[in-house]
Amino acid sequence: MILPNLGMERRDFMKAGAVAGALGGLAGCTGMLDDNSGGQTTNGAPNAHVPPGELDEYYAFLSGGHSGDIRVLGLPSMREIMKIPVFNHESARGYGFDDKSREMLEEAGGYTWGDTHHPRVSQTDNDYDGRWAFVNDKANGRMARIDLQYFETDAICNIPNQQGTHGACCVLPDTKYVIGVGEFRAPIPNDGRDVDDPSEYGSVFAAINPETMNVEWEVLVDGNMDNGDGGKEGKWFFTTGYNSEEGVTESEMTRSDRDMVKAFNIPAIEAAVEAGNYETINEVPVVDGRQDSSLNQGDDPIVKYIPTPKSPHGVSVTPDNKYAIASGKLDPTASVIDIEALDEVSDPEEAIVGRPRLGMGPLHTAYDGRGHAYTTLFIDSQVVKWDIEAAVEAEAMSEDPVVEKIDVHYNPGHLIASESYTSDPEGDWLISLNKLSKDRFLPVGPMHPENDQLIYIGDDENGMELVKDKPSYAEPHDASIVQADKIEPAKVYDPEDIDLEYTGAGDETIERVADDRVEVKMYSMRNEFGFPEITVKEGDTVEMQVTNIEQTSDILHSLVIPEHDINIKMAPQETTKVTFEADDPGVYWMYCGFFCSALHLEMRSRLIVQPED
Ligand code: K7E
Ligand code: CUA
Repeated sequence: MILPNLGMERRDFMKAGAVAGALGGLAGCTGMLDDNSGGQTTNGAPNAHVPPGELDEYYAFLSGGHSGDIRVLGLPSMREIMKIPVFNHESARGYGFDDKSREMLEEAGGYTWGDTHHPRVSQTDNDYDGRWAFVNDKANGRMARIDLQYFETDAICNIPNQQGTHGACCVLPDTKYVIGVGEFRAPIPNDGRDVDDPSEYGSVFAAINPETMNVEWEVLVDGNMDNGDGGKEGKWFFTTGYNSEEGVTESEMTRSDRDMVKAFNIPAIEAAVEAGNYETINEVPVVDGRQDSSLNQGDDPIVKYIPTPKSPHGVSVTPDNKYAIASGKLDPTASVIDIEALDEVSDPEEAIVGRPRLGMGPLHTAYDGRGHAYTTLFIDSQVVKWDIEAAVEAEAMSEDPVVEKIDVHYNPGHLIASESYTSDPEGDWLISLNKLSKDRFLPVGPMHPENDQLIYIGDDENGMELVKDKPSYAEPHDASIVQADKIEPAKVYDPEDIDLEYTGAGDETIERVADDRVEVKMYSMRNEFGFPEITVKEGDTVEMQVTNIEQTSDILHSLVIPEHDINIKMAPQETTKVTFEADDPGVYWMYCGFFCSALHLEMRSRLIVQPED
């Protein structure tokens, strides 16, 4: 690119960058490899091909949308490594089949599915600590916690007073709370009151304790909320929103040109709860954060309402905690909110210090740690790279802060850059999660895959480069990208972490604990279960507990019981339990579902259910 001469204005420099960037973008689209580059692409992107047997540099945790799960990808290869069932049922893991996960899902409402959108990994001191991931259920108002030692869902909170939990994010720097941002307005409590009076509906902001997964308090607000992101210093938390009109039809919801970003003052809310300024609804303290609430009248309101155009969708805080950036969705701009100024201004609108014109349908923004923001343009099918400080310096509606745009295929929702949600993003890779793939993959019928595209953003001089397409089953929304060495997955289970008694070889028991109840404790190993046969009576309740006594990593067994809808998995050193009714007399071949050895097919045992008489 042409280097800017020293006399150039910043704005001219940005323009020069935009031209070079546009060319870079073109080069990227061709995907050409420079023969002399030693595996480098034309833009200096490191080779994203991870050779067989080699490991990726990053974990990417993608939400599965209405599939209800989390997908784990390696980056930069984009290889899908694992799925973690969360709100769905998943037989390979026995999730929703063994007693523990079945009871957890039952207690969380008993739904068979959920809509995961925002996977966020816990942080300590504004950096990923590898402990947990959290994800919302947009459909049923829940928040789940995933243990990143075992890569499994270990808690689900059914959030009272919240129908549809959309935004999900942690209060930083140390994950004090996980926030569930309520979307739909409904009567609170939703017990039949006010059904015909939408003006009485409300939505709440819920603070969940990450250790206990209990809701500590909620804040009732005006209007609909949408997405959320926390400041990095534990004070402000931002939500976007639409429907400040408080309508119930589309035309009512889009009547006004403005909506509200809400800035929640976490310490002020905690003080209100401490002082007893709340009403307990469905066992949760609910603080009134509506605009006319007395708690919002003084110098230290608990919620500041910041008018922004029009139905802002994504919001994310910059790595340096200076700004919260909300994307306009139905407006071509983003609003740059100065977080420090929020404390000082009396009119919250004065805290908006930048409004760059980015393009059509700006949805979500990520960061590279070098002062750039990257925003998806849903309607334009592009990712736009722009300079944050240039946007603060420029006039409102100026396009000058735009550095470069790159086409994506097609209609991106979220995008996420490596470690973008921490205070120290890596600034190398970015994934654009595109809603449509149209003709980019072999046709598979009227339902198409989505398209997750990997873009290299590490070269400011030559611009962004599209590196890879990955078809994706519907439908990833958001993701978190974490350096691989920040996560330490277990190789085998530690029996101490499991509530059930470990049953070694020789310790297996079958015990009739009541007239109609049998308890089985047995082990599994290559190529047998602890008992070659188990006999019970018709009508018995059977508690079947199985320990996988293998020490070798990767050797899984499962216990499948035909015609009883049972498939429980046992990873090495794991003990799993299932309780079922043996209602129908007969012989049922219980077998192992994982191909664990050459004698895997012989790894089975008979469940004999004797007829009553
Ligand atoms: Cu934009 Cu649920 Cu984050 Cu989808 S939300 S895209
Ligand atoms: Cu164990 Cu197959």
